[in-house]
Amino acid sequence: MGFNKEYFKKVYLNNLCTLCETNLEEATLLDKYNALVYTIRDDLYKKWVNTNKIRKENNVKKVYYFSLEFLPGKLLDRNLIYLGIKDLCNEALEEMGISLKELEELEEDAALGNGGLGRLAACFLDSMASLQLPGCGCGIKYKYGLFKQKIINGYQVEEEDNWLKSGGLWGITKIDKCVEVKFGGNVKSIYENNKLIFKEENYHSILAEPYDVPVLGYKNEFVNTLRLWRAKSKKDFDFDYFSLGEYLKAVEEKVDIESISYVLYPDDNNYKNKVLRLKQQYFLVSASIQSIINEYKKSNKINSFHEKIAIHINDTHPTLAIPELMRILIDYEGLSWQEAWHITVNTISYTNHTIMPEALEKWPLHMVKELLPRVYMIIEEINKRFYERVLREKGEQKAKNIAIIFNNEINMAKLAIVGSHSVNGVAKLHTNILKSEVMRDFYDIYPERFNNKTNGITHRRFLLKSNTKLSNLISESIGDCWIKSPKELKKLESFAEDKSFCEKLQCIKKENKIELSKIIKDSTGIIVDENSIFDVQIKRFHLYKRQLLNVLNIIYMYNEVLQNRDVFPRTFIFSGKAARGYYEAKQVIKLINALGEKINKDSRVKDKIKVVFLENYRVSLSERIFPAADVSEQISTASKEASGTGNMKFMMNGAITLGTLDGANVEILEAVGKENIVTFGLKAEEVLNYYKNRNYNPFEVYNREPIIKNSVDKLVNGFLDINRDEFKVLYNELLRRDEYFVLKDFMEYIKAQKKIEQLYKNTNVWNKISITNIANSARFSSDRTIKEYAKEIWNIENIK
Ligand code: 26Q
Repeated sequence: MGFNKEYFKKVYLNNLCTLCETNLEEATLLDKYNALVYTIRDDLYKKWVNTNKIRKENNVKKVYYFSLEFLPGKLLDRNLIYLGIKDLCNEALEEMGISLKELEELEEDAALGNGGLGRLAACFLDSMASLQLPGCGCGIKYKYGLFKQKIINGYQVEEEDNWLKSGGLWGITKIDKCVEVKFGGNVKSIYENNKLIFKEENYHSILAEPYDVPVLGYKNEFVNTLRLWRAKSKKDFDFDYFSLGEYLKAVEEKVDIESISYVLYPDDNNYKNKVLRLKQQYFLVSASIQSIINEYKKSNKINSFHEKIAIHINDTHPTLAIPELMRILIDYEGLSWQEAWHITVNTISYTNHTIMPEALEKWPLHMVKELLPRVYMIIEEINKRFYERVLREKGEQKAKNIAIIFNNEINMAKLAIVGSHSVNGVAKLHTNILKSEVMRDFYDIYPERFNNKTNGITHRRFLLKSNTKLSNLISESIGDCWIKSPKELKKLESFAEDKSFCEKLQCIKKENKIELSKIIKDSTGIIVDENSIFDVQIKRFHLYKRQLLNVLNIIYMYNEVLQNRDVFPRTFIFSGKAARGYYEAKQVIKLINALGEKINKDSRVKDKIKVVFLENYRVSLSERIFPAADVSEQISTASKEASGTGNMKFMMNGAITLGTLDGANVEILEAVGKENIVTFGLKAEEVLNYYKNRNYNPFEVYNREPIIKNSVDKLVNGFLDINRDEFKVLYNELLRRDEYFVLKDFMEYIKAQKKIEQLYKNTNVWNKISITNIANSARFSSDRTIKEYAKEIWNIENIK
């Protein structure tokens, strides 16, 4: 637009009047926010139209990233930075008496995802746009995102997340691009011109309405699209019922249909066979594929579909893309099974994000058969053909192992492997476990399909945008090329012993800690010491992530303080949500709050230990926490955390990882060297062996080690001022089963925590480690990850 301040003000005031029907004196905060979005949108949309034009002219291959979850967070600040107009905008608003900060705070996080997997999808979109790779995210426009978490009396309480209340103005609804999605009915097979064809009958059809959100690259004029579908009834109400005065009945069907895109399922790493979830999956997949084909056919022939289109499925959740693409190619484009299969396999690629057995999707046959009869037939046929091939080539046992349909269930991971040309894990260790354990039989048949793509995060949001002070220091020291080429960060290594740089870094960390302390005080009333170690565990609550191990160590340290042993002051910070129905995880939240209550008010502890739980963890809150962290807790049971991505965000902000050799922690160790990370605990292989041999006995460990016994007993012996039965479930889990080896790893964890303390006490050493971590974080930028996907899986190139 060639913005200058005066022009900006003029457009802004005009928008306030013509689009918000108000003026500067009368405008509410929301009016001011909306007018700002409209003003920026002007410029953004022009770039968007232009990018689409260039893309069409070049007719280059494009990737569609299918995901049931996208977790972008806030967009205002990001878009201002990426457009390069933040300072100008800030000054212009200030001159009109408006605080940009206040408007940013008003904006709701877009939280259409649970955690890691959804945030990864958002980081990928960021990198694709910044690298000028033609890509499009396809998801669902949930009316309600991930619930908001309130802590009441120490317990998690869920509230609906009405994220669109701040306007949802970044995106645009394309009412004329609706497509039809069909559910139910039956399939008739008929011969037409000597060919067997299939006709769907008696189905219900609903509309899918696209809402397109622009995804701008960093200072490059390049804009991709995030397309979010909303379910819409063809009819708003039934006139007959309405006339009879039956108003509820009159809208019943509409409500039923629109419930498909009403709310995001709040479970992560846990599968439940809910028919509404299956509807969501098919709805996303069917709408997206239809719109891709409509667009594609305008200028291309169907036979070369896979040469121009790549479709990536984010975990198994959109696996129905495989039979759906087959359905359209065969039933509507008239291709043979072989032709359609060739195109489908070469179009689709799949990422696995978990080896947790309870997360593997297995849909009941009858459910799929009733809801999607034609898709069901195709899945049966895929299964039959693959089964027969393996039976012929490898014998009965192998054929049984690989059956997609078994026990009246459809195994979606198996379907995804068979129907795609690439299967990847999200960290080296995870991919190796897939190859050697979980998907061994498939690796045997299709070794060339398996590959690793270690996750990454966008350094532009999690460093440039969220840690302005550190970003400025980096740019002053090595120039600002690192923003576009994160590898440049390596140059920081030469500052690892530079006294003035170290002092500045330390100062910045302190300032960030002071800022976080304010947030802590406002949100919890707890006053923390900025000179203490900020020890942070922020992530979803899940037993395998072992927040409980952290808690047991705090209990141990508390005891140490009471015994007058030397302990360096620490602030333990937790944040994260538990799935609504996950009782044990919710009890861990309650436990942290109960422990905080006890320790924070105990005057004998003075300021040695503080325990803080920050409610309602979300992208925007995380952006305030990462820059202030000293210690990054990544303590999952080895083999369980596929990758983790928070670990990377901490590292990039100079925190030191305290972790197990799990997921991407292994590669962080590789990147920084063993002097610059603290690791402990069982190795993945040892864990897997315990599971195989069933020879772990937690009760024995508990009885052998008084320190362990002492800490664990405090869960139930009245130490916490709470009903003794409150944490019985957690206590029993630890003693009877301890599925996640909390007790087994406890003593080593205590030792690792002491090592952290030693390192922290030596400021020079600590600073050096911190700088080494930042300097080697480039390999965890999602730019690196996305370049690998583009080259090795999607075969797409950037647009110059
Ligand atoms: C499945 C079926 C029905 C309802 C919900 C689900 C569901 C939803 C979300 C299952 C799993 C998820 C999310 C999983 C997830 O976030 N996994 C994380 O992915 C990250 C990105 O790859 C990894 O870094 C983490 O290690 C992994 O836990």
